[in-house]
Amino acid sequence: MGSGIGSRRTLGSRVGKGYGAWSVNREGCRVEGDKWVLGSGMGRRIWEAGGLQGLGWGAVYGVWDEDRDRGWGWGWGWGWGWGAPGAGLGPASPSSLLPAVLQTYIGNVVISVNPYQALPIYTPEKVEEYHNCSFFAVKPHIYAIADDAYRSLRDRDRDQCILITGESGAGKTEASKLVMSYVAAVSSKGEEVNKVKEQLLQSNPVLEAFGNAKTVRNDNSSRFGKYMDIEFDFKGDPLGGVISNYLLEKSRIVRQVKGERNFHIFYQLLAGASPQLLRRSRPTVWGIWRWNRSWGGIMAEVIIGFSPAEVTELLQVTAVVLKLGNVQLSSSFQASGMEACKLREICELIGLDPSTLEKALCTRTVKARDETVLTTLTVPQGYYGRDALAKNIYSRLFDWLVNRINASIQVKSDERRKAMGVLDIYGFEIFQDNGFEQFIINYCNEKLQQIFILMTLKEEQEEYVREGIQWTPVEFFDNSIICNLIENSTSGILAMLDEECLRPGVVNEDTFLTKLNQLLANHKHYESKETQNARRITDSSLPERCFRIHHYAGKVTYNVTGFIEKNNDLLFRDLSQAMWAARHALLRSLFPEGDPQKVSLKLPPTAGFQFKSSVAMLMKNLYSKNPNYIRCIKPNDTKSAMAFAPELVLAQARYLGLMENVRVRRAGYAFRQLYGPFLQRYKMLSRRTWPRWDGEDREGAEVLMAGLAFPAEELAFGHTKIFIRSPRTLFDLERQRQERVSELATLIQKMFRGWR
Ligand code: AD9
Ligand code: MG
Repeated sequence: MGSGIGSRRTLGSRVGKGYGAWSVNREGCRVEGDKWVLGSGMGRRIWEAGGLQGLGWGAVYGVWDEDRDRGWGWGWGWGWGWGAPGAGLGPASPSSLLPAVLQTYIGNVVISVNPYQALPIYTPEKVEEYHNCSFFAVKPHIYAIADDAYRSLRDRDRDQCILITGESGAGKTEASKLVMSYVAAVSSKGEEVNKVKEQLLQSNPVLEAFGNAKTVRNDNSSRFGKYMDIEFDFKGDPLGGVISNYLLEKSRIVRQVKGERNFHIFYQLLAGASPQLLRRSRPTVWGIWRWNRSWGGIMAEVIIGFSPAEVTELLQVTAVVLKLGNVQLSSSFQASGMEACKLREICELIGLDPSTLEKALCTRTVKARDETVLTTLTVPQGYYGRDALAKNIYSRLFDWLVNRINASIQVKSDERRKAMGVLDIYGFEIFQDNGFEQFIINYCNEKLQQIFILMTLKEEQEEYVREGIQWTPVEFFDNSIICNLIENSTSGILAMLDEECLRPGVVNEDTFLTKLNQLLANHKHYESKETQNARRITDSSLPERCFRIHHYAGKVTYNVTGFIEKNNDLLFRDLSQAMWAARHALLRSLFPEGDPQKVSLKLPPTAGFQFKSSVAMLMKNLYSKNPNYIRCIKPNDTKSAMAFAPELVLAQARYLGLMENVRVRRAGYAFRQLYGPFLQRYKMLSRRTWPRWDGEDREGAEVLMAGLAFPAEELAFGHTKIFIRSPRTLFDLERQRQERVSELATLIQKMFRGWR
């Protein structure tokens, strides 16, 4: 696609901007000779800048270079800004040369650049084009990998997983939805199957409402990791699915950085919920006041099989979280009591005596030996308890929601199933300030990189060695040393954090950091102030309370503030007991530990421990499947269509390990298969192997290929498998096979006719 942008600024006492952005794609171009094409396009785009609006029109001329499969465009635009006195209209300057390739491959890894605009490449016609196509015979596309994975699952009975990675805003969630909708479109269409598909697809908007929020990087950022196993019957029809969720960013409930918002559901609730639910107090504290009226739809719950009563309960608990944000604690709150009416509103919703909630928010019961002492909380402690309660209600509600969706979409029959897993999980994060969340997220990415290395790079090279194929090893960085630094069960950072959280006495992040600095002083990938001095690192000194990890994707400085509290994730027992005392069935079920009969002195597992266990389970699941990769790239930091920031893209290409990937693929063979199935599939191409070959499979494959006269460097014969270097050779084989199949079919038909 060639593209262009034209812009015009109008000057007044304030400035308005008008932009036009247009694109012209190959299909819209006229052919000039057999190599270059020329075309034009028209478009318009509304732009908002600094509260002022602009509107632009324009045209673009583009050329297409068939050889390089890319184009360039020159744009002209006319812009018009308003919201300011002196708005005007005038010609704009031509600008911008943009790379045109948005999706490409390294081997069968799809690299997908977020276009930040709706492109006409996800239409039913495109589905048709990619359906049952040969992977390398069509242009790179997310549909191609979805098709390849789906067919491999259906025809070769191999469970698949599609791993979608990339940084925030790179297009992972959109890609995962494209994969799901593609599979839904190409699988068969009976009433029952359609219902299953509908339910699987409808789980997305519900989970996005509760788990996504606007961030500075992405207006619809997933604040949780998601893995979904779609299950199929032997014919390849979807039967249902299972969703696993990872680490919802619950701190967002009570705090958002400037320019970000709380979870979408709160705004949807405010825009669409009944007055009975919201009652008098319009919540303000959680930053919800900037709500948006256009978000009204909370209907998907009905489709995915929730009863109306369940939807009401779900929204009631969500409203409780909102209303908790309204509860203010003042320095005199112990004397004057809490704001009675706000508490009453919450308690009416959940069927609880307001004095029980008030007591739980203002006091704490401490058991010392056989004695129970009631202490009054200070105001900061009161707020801490209130915030912890809101975060806990919401994150448990989210877990409940996922389980409830699973109950709807889960496969009821016990027939043997095949599965396709789709993983859409947060990408690597390097911010100015990195805390516990970034540490956990980056740990997860380190594990995913390990899988990538193991499954694509290491496995590939080891296979050549195993098969006795001539091969020059490619150097790559094995990141297991970093995974170990974080997760080792005795000396890993997570284990040391757990140890600090359990240690009696004065525990704080400083003691934790001191311990890390002592024990990890000699670790190559760990950096502290001391190791900086010892190693004479002067380029980037560490701020106070920080340590640095040299991740595969780059160095990240973590501030330990909040590590202990977030890892402990404690909720005062008085609060869980108060929630359990409520008559609201759903809320009550979220706090089983509040049952006084079941008081346990055992501490619940820490957040880090839980995450490590769920990541281990995820890895086990992924290892058992055939991996397919979609690597998403974010083209710019401004969420703009048609803008490409080379440095930003280069950094992503580096940390996604694309360079190593390219080197290994270039050095290797595109396709390999065991001799047995290979011979079975292609033996009809030689009279010497067709209809039967009685010798060894390997010898048969050699005889077969010798007759087909492919260049010698295209093939390698390993101990158990044949290797084919370029996809073209494979396509050629497939084409010849298709022709032979048709010939044979005609022959058989003729024979039948003869008999009749
Ligand atoms: V995050 O880690 O959850 O914050 P993602 O999931 O990688 O992030 P997402 O898929 O939400 O990013 O994409 C961000 C935005 O880019 C979307 O809301 C779309 O506006 C835009 N986008 C992404 N992919 C496409 C696409 N294939 N076509 C058009 C797209 N727009
Ligand atoms: Mg996402």
